[in-house]
Amino acid sequence: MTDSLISSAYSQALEVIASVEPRIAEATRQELADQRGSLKLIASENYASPAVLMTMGTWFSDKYAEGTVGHRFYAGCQNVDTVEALAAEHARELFGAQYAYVQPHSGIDANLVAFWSILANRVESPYLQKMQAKNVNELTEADWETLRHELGNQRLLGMSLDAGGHLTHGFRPNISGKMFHQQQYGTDPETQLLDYDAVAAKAREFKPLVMVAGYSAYPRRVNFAKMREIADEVGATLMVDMAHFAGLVAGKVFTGDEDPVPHAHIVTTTTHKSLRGPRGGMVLAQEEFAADVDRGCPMVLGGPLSHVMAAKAVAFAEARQPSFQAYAQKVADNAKSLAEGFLTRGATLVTGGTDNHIVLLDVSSFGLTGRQAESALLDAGVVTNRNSVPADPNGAWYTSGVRLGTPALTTRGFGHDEFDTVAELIVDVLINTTPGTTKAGDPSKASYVVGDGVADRVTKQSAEMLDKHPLYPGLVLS
Ligand code: DSN
Repeated sequence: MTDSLISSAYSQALEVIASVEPRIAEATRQELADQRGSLKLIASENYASPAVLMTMGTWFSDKYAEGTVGHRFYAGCQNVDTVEALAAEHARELFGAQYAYVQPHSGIDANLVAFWSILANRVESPYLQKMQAKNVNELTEADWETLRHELGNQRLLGMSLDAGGHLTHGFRPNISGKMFHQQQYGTDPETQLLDYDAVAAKAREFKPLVMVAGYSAYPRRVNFAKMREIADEVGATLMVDMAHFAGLVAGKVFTGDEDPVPHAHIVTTTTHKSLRGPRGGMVLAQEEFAADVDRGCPMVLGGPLSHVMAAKAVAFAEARQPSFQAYAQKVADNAKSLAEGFLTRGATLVTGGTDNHIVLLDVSSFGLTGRQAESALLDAGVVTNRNSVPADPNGAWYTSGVRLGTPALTTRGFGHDEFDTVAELIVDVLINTTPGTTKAGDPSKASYVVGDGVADRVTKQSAEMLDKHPLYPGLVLS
């Protein structure tokens, strides 16, 4: 697509929007300016291509299509069928999956779909069988009561949030931590790395129905073959949430034991992180789970977002190009450059480094909380998010870490030298930031003071790199 086509399409679209609600058009312009002008280091964010973005802005948004391809609860779904079938086909090919379900609206939704399909397949109950066979009228109120007890309080073992796991892997405030009897595995207290023997010991003792692997803040690769061995030994079903690293799987950076798809019974993901697609979710499953995964809508999902499924198809088609493999490799290489940049400047990294797309900086050595560091960096145009570190003394709100990721700036074309400079700029901000006090003069975990001129200096140095690697080059809004 030529630059002038993209420029005129977006300029005209913004004019149409402005004719109804100019403030939304203005906020949309401003968002582009802000994203262009800052160092986006949030590990879960990226920049989707104009083709992906444009696909989301169509009349597919107006169609209801509950059900599955060829089996809808609404008339007139022939074009949605085309879109959903194509997205699923691309997903199966891209990941070598037996089955792909592209309807989930987000990662949490995808995980709920996976939980349901595991319960439906793995809990043994004559009532469940009747329900699955749609003989629900044969179930009495007493049968339903028994079934609720049988489905409830099943056991789930997932990675703890402060070790890098995700909320939906059994963390108490999330529904997964309430609907399941849950236990969590952490990382080795010394190395901060996954200790597979400790995971196995916990699994043997706890005997979970569901074992969840995957992470949102663990800066290392996981051996999914080992996780499957553990799951098999204790009779658990292995679910892998690859939301963060789906792009590294699609781009063949994670292969063999590090590719979850051949090892897990069921894999969930979002599509907008390292995979660089539209905001949404997806489930990849072994064939035995397919029928229950397909019940995702209306079991736990509302009507599919057909415009987003269309954009998933476009994004997956992009990810099947050789250029995406080169991109994914650069994401991992750049994370190493970023980590090296920190280590050579004396900073502390959780696990001592990275071998995926995440760098988790422990900011306690700068005398700061994650909250203070995140805010000070934002003042200098560096967009990150605070994150717990293992056994974090500051808890999940203030935290002691800042999580950084390379997918977005790699899309812009940043390479080794730029990521080394990014580390230099971040260290510059953090060594020049001091904790503030509360109004009463007590030490604060939130307020902070950035040294004079530091934010301006860093913003200027960032701008040089950002100008060299423009976001959506050629997109000029009139
Ligand atoms: N919010 C996502 C992240 O930032 O990792 C995970 O849900």
